[in-house]
Amino acid sequence: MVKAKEPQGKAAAGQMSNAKIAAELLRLAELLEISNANPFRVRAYRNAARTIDTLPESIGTLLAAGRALSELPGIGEDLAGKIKELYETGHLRLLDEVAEKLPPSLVEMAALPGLGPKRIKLIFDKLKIKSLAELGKAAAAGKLAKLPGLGEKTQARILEGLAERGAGPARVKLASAEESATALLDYLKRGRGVRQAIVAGSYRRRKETVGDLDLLVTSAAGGDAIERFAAYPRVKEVLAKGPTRSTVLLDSGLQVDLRVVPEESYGAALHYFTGSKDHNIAIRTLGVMKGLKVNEYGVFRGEKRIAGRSEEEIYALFKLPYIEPELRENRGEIEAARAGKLPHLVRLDDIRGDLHIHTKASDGSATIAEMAAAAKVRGYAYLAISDHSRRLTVAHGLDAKRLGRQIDEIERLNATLKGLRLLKAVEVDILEDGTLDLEDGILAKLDFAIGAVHSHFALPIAKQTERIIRAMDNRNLSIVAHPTGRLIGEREPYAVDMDRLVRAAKERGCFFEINAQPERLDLNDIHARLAKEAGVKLAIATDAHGVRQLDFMRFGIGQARRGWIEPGDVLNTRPWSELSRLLKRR
Ligand code: DGT
Ligand code: CA
Ligand code: CA
Repeated sequence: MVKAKEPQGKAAAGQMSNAKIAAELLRLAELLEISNANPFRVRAYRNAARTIDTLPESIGTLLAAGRALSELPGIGEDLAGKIKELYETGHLRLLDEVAEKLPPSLVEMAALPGLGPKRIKLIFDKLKIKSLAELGKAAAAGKLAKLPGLGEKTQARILEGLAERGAGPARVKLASAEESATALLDYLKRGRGVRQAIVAGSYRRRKETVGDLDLLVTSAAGGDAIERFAAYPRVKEVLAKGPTRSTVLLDSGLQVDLRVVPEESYGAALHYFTGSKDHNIAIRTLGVMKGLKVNEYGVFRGEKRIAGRSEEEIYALFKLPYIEPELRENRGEIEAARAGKLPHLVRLDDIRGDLHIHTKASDGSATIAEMAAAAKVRGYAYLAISDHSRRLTVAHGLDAKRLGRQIDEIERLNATLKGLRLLKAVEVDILEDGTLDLEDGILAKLDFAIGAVHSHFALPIAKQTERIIRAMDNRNLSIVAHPTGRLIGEREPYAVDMDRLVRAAKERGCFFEINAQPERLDLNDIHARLAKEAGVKLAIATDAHGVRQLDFMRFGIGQARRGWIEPGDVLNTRPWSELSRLLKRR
């Protein structure tokens, strides 16, 4: 099988995004698995994909800074070379080689979501499927469900996957959207003729996933900004181009809308394109009641523009204070603004420490000392060392003996550290019956314990809820980590009654986490607000598995702000003297 390849000069093909690099590595892992390659090799590519996908900086930035990619966790010399090749050439020769040895229909099936390599091989071997069309026919005829180990559910998922393929690009996690947005803004601002450039839309509202980027630019000469935008090296396709607006598709698959707006409309356009649509409609309705027209060009009385330069000006016209973008979902923010009851949202600067991180002792990539140094750089007053407990063998979880030694090590380090206090913690598994994976004796020696569900995700809702409540019955447990277990785009939350959990936490003096990992963001905005309203405080924590992941804090803050969270609702905005009292349930 010979594939036609476009000639690719380095400059034109380069600058592949992290998301795209990760997707290619994942694809390689799947094709290798189908080819019966060594499982360790398959796993290495999978892990690398995950590492790249959650990296806070782009590969381009690292390479430009002269950093060795082999410094990244789980990335050896060979993988570092592959990643560099992908970044620089937009291609991976190995991937083409592996794909060329397989029947084309198998390769196509591997690109379907929700169909693992094992099942793909089974379907291919048993039904001799030669194309996706044939796969669709077999699924529609109920033939797939009859294969051993497949069943109705998988068949339905395959039909869904086939349907989604036609339905356009999926939503993108905020972290990868941010990587694309930052690089693009940098590029635009370096050009002449671009005065202001900002990303509005769901991105500015810090929604956990975004459909596309809505970019606004003010410029002296509109044509220049549009031309520069269309010439951006990471543009795969220019979908539309006019005098004041253009839409492109980036190589990562993310779509970007650019609009050039005049200065006097900047605030109105920013407000309009920040949305949400429902918030806009509510504001426009306020306008109608006052006989005013509100649109992306300004606020008008008759033909006369009476506001539009800034967002503040527009809100002020309606006698409203400025409403932060994260609140603009028409979830009561306009009523709160009118009543002078808008929350004073928590900010990154309010955070005094991280309450959930991993080290080399379990599945982290840095030592306690390295994580401590990084926490100091970030100005933190404390850092909780919370490695996994023994049950999580894949993560090299700690038993009582190893945890005991870690406690000693932390106490020794605390004696030498200045300005930073290391907290003795653990992320202990909540077992199926709600008991904890470590004995009370060792847990009682810690500053606090975080409980987490890492198994038995499929329990019925009542059982799952009782399991977590039972865990909170243990007075050694203070915080429930990632309380719904969801992985955005990968795993649905497990069934759990959040109302009951929140009430149970309140009664017991327990807390919930907003896990700041970009694919978790768990609790989500809605649940965070539920907890706040019930008076349950939250830890905003990164669950960092390496030094740089400490910077995921900003995503947790975004989610918290969407949940109307104020500094007082958050555990780790407090000095240790106050925090320690809250965490001590004993
Ligand atoms: P996304 O891209 O799906 O993550 O979500 P958004 O909120 O970025 O939505 P998008 O990109 O379709 O449109 C950007 C903003 O433009 C949206 O937040 C509000 C505004 N907008 C779009 N369509 C309408 C509309 O029909 N009416 C009003 N009032 N505003 C709209
Ligand atoms: Ca958008
Ligand atoms: Ca849009």
